[in-house]
Amino acid sequence: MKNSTSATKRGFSLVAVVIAALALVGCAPATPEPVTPTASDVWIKAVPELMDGMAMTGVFMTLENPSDEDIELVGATNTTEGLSETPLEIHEVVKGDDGEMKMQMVEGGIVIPAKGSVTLKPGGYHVMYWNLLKPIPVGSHVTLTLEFSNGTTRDVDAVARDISTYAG
Ligand SMILES: [Cu+2]
Repeated sequence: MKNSTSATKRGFSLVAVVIAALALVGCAPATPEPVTPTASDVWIKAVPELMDGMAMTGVFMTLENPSDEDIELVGATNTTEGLSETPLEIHEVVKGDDGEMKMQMVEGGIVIPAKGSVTLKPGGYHVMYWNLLKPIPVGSHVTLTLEFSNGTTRDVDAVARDISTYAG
């Protein structure tokens, strides 16, 4: 009986210490630093010359998420001077009701599964450039910043490839 009473007291004092610790960090449990997904094999479909209605292209890559929770690619910003003033969009290619393939924004972003990866590739997920102001020759480089659902960002460099050389 005496033992259980002192155990209960110890329990209460432990609770008091935990509450005091929470108060010090603003009443929120400490959260680990958010993880930034990695990007590899980043490339952009080359646009050798601007033609009417064709001033657009897509960026492709493989994103890996080493963390224990899913992370979404929710946005991207062009950082290449003079390339485009139009905000980039996160797209997917889907079959429409009419059976035609079409592009659309990805609701909620592209999921990079926990401890997994996702590949953006032609005919599937891509980062969309609209209204290009200058061509993107094969072999040239484009820079952009990826934005993730956990608030992290990653700067990437995409090399321009001819779509016909894409082997995937
Ligand atoms: Cu698109």
